Amino acid sequence: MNPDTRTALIYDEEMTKYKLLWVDPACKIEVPERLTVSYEALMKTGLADRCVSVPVREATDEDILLVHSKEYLEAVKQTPYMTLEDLQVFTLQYGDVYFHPNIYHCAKLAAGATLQLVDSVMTGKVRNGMALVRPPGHHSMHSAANGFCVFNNVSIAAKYAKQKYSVKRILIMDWDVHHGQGVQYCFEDDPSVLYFSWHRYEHQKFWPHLRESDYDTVGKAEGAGFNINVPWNKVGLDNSDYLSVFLHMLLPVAYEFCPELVLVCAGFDTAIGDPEGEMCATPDVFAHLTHLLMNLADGKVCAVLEGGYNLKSLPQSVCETVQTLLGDPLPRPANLKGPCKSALESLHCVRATHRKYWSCLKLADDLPSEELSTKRVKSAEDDNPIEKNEMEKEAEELVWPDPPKRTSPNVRTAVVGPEGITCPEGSQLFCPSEDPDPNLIKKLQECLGKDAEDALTTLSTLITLMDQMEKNKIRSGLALVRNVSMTMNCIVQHCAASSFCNRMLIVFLGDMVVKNCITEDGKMMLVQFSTKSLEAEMTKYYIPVCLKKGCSDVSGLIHATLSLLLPLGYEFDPGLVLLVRTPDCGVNENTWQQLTGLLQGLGQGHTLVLMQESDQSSVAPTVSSLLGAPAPALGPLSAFGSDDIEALQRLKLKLQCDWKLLQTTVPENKCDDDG
Ligand code: Q9C
Ligand code: ZN
Repeated sequence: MNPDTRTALIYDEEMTKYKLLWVDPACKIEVPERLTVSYEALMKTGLADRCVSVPVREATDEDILLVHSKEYLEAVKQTPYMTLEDLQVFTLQYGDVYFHPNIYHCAKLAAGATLQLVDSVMTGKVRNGMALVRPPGHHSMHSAANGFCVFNNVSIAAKYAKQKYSVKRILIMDWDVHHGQGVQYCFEDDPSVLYFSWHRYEHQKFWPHLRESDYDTVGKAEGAGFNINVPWNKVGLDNSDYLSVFLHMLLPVAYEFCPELVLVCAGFDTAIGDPEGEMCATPDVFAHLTHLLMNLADGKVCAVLEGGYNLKSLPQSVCETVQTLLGDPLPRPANLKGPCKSALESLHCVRATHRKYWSCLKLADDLPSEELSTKRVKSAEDDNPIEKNEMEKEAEELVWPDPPKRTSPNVRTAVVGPEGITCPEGSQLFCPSEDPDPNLIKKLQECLGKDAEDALTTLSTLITLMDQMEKNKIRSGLALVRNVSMTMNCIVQHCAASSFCNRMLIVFLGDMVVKNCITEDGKMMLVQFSTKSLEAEMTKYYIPVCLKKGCSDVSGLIHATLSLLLPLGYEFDPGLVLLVRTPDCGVNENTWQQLTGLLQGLGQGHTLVLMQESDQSSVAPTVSSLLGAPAPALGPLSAFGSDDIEALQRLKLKLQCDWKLLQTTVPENKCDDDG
């Protein structure tokens, strides 16, 4: 099956057919062009053609009543017949929203489009998808329009999925720059819907100015812990800040929760150039945010447009999101220099607040609770020093580079193995077209010694394969070898000595002693998961992670992957990932697939997996992950060993000086090497 036929795109031009008919500075940014430029960009890049086009429908009264009151619905129903004056008066009872004779029709289509997306994904017609809609939804409430929103598209979709498909757990990730208070109110006492929102807050100075948008609003009754707010108290946040929150808060909690469906309130006012958000994240960050969600819920991810008002960064961000849903290689995550102080304060507060609800946060940055309350007092430096006036703001033309092109190599996954190996569907046997370079053979011989002549061919094939990956002719590879650690050693020695590969991340699962092959020149980083306590051996580029029960510990391995391996990987930014699995490491197959899937976000998906010949039965699942299939869900995760949590926490603390993306709290004292 063509993997390209598995992403739905839902759009209808009709939703561009309403606009602001009077003067209202608060609403003038919500224009029909938001949708047209987004769709045109998808057409121009050829992305739209690669998606399954699913028609919109009107949401029914029954659908809308899943979230809204009868009175409110009946009131909105009257708007198509109102005069301009009536519409203006009607609008006045709500905040920051406008009505138009055609908006009721569009609002039904926006909610209906979202339901069509959920139907397409839940019935398996597609794997995932995006709905481009207007009006947006996440601010609208039970009985009120608000913030450009009429019906709460995503909330209606969540209720609908629960009712129609008996979905037990839904994650709503709201990456719009505003707080989706409508979604929060809708599910605040419902533990089956985990609502996660980050938003510009500035200690309540930013719209919608709600006390309950702060990190200490966690949900009510049964739903306590299932509402997670990350307030941003500064503007200008960037990719590092967003990724930090994903890796240290959203994903650990999401994996523990184990959603059966992921809905994204995909607002792109969090992108650079947006007049509302005033943030600095570049459009390619949405490729990573999307990718990091795609191994949850068996890949069932539904992205629904919310905000986004810069007509350049909005379509770019939409394209990055859709291209990722389609499975194209991720752009290299450029210059992640760690989160800023204000973002760290927010991250710290939200982690500490939620540690009583989520076992993955149990030891989150141990701090006395009084210290938390002091964080609520705002410091003078939180205020923007000078308020710029509108003219000055508009004069400042923000520019940023076009997102990098994301080209898929012709070969997706190449397999190297013993004679007669059968390649799973979608992968292909790797046959080097040329004989290996005699110099290479000579060098490898030195490394291997006399007794391993037959390993020589495999090894030279592997090095050719890696070379092809570096030239972006092949995306990923899987090699079955006689001896994984020896093969890894030779590859590493070869790479250290040659000009090959700008940087390589090696992820090693197993107890073998492997440190000695690592150079400290920054060309490679090795992260080892083992049962041994090797902490004393740790360096900047050799990171041993001890799991008492080894890699069979699902919670431990996932948690260490999310909060240690991925932050290190993102900051290190390798050109290639070498993923090595020793035969006795004990990793469970689904966890292995999660690890393989998550690592595809690094090095443009250039992952080479090394496995022992005897691990034949793992070939199919590994190839499937390398081909971009979502990893099977792991089930809600149990608490993991407190010894392990402590060891991990210690490791992170030690490494934070060198690797800023590991920080989860404002460092107390500056690191020695900070100058
Ligand atoms: N400076 C969405 O992004 N406030 N809604 C505008 C003008 C309202 C945003 C104030 C912002 C509503 C879906
Ligand atoms: Zn917004």
